Amino acid sequence: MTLSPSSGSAFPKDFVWGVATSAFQIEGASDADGKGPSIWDDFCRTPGTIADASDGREACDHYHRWASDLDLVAGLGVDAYRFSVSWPRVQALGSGAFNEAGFSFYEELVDGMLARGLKPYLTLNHWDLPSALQAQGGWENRQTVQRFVEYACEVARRLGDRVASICTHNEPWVIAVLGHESGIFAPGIKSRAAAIQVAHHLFLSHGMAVTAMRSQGCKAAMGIVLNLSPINAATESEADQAAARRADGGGLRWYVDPLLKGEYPADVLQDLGADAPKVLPGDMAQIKVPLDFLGVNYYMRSVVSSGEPWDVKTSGHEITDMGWEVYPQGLTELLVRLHRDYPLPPIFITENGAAFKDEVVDAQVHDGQRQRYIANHIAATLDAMRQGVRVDGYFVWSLLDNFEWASGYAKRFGIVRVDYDTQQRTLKDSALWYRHFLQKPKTSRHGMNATGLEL
Ligand code: IFM
Repeated sequence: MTLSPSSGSAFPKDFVWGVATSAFQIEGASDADGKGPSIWDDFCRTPGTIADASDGREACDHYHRWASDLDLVAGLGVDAYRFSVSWPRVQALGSGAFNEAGFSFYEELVDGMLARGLKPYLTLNHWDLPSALQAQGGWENRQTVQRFVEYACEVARRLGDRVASICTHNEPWVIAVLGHESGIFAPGIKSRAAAIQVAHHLFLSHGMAVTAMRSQGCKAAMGIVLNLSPINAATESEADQAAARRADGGGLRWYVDPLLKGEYPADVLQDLGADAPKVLPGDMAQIKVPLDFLGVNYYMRSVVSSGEPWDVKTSGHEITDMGWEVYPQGLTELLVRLHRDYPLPPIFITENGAAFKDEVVDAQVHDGQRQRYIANHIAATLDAMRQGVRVDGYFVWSLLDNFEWASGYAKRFGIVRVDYDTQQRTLKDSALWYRHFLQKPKTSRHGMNATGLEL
């Protein structure tokens, strides 16, 4: 992870630098212009689900402020902006009629990016499933796969000629496990069997949508985004090692193997027993569609113990406001391991960032911890590239402070602060650092010292 100006080649010239957001977390305007409700609108109305009892009705009001937000993005000097389309904004019920006003919003947004020299990186599903589909079983229902393919094809038909990239799903693990097993995210279901079936339907809809969008002539790069962590055993004990192998099976191999190898890991299938998914003939071949990229969202490693859960405080490392260990070398480990174990397409780090308690002092936010977090993870990415991993881009999560799901607005991931009373945006020091870093000629971006900050 330690870099010095003399330590080899820098990022390739065409490496894509960006910032990322998602629709529900920033747009607001939750029932404007024909938008239908999503499972997150419903979930926020259920008492006790969101830490500060907030919701996405206004969020960052990006629906009305998109033009000045894109000015901010362009001002950072990034190459690309990763955003998501809200399915119920463009198709209120998730089937049937498409909503012209909803599509106009995204058409203007995409044209606005192009006008500012930004490459649009579009995500189709960042969790806000139309409520009408949930009423019919949501992702547990195999028919939702077909609905998603129709939605994806319509988005590709309208925007596919102008976006650089289309990602089908963001973080299937979160939708499956947090949404359907622990139930701490929408739609709040608590069943392991449901979670496993949901994961299968997400993979299947991914493969079928990519095939369908390509067959209608869409040339955008297509892939999927997974949240992945390297999984370390808490100790050398056989019990902890076995627990770590199981966690790696359920958390990483269950998600990567079907997409890149066209099969589920046999040990996980065996452990699942009666909860194993219903897989129809031909499903696995459809899932293993060739990918133009794999998006990796990395925040932390996972440390697994067979006994009491591992206490992050014993790590001696910095801990973010989410209670997540800061562990940049885990990103290098993860990328090198993926490269070793899988036939990989090019990788993009599609999300990386941290929540810290920011203070506004004289209209400035000195978020040195976030700045170091980002710099050290960029350095960790370069380390992996030097070990032979092909990484084509890096996106900071997130452009703006925003609605952090069950944590509400209290956790701030933005490199731009949002004052939720006034909707004023303020570039934090981390944004100023990123802008400065990106202003340097690309060939000198390896000039970072041991803490990952520029010399
Ligand atoms: O805010 C989320 C994002 O929506 C998905 N990836 C993780 C981020 C931080 O929790």
